[in-house]
Amino acid sequence: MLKLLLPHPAALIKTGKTETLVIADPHLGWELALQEKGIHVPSQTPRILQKLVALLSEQKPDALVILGDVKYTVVTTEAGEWHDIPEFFTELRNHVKSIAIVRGNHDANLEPLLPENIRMLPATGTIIGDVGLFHGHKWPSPALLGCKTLVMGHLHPVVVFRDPASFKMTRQVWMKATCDTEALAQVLLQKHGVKVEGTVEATLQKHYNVTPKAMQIFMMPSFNDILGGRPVNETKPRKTLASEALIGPVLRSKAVDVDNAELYLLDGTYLGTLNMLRRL
Ligand SMILES: [Mn+2]
Repeated sequence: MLKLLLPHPAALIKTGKTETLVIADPHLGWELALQEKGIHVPSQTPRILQKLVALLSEQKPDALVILGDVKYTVVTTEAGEWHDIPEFFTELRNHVKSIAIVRGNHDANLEPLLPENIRMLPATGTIIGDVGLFHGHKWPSPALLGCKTLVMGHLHPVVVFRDPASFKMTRQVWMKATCDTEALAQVLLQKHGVKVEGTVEATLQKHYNVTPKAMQIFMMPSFNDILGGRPVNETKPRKTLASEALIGPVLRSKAVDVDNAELYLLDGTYLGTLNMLRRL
């Protein structure tokens, strides 16, 4: 069972035996990129660590899963990251028994920065109870379709409100969309070059021993609140311009009803559907 830890950009997955805290996209070291441009923002890593440690102390989960994009740089490693990231994980290990990272597109060469006993999981995802978790820049593995609920990062959804005096307010949001189970299974089979024989469900069962159940998908807000995000209400509806639709292959596919996705502020306030907010 997935529980959003309102008002935090975090979720808790409870199975019969364990509780797992999930956060996404901390992008540690983002401010280092600003320093290259001459803008000096102090390292935010200690503050992010403090917030995460507070959540771990409050929830006392058995495990922590980071849903990708631990660091900011994509392939290289900034000087500051050599210091900040190992220290971040060394401290986290004092507060939770098990830590796993689902690889995001910014996590190439992350391993040299990690202390021992931190598991790297593939970007195609992992399953905890009836929840499938994946980063979002790649398709999840077919196994995840057997989960009722999917959770992805990568998008960093925010909603932007503007008033006539051009004041602008940006707020992080949770985004929840329904998926067409069969359509999702069909695209994945196609991706893997598997021909549908009989029904999509039977084919998925035969090749992957998975009964498709995925019905809803949550797009997680980033755990880094100064990072900003993708103003989802300023994207175009899918019908008009597919290329300008949301990022990630899953959201670009027709299998997820992005246009009618529900948006919630971090405190749980329901804002409306994406289509309603686009019209504002
Ligand atoms: Mn990403």
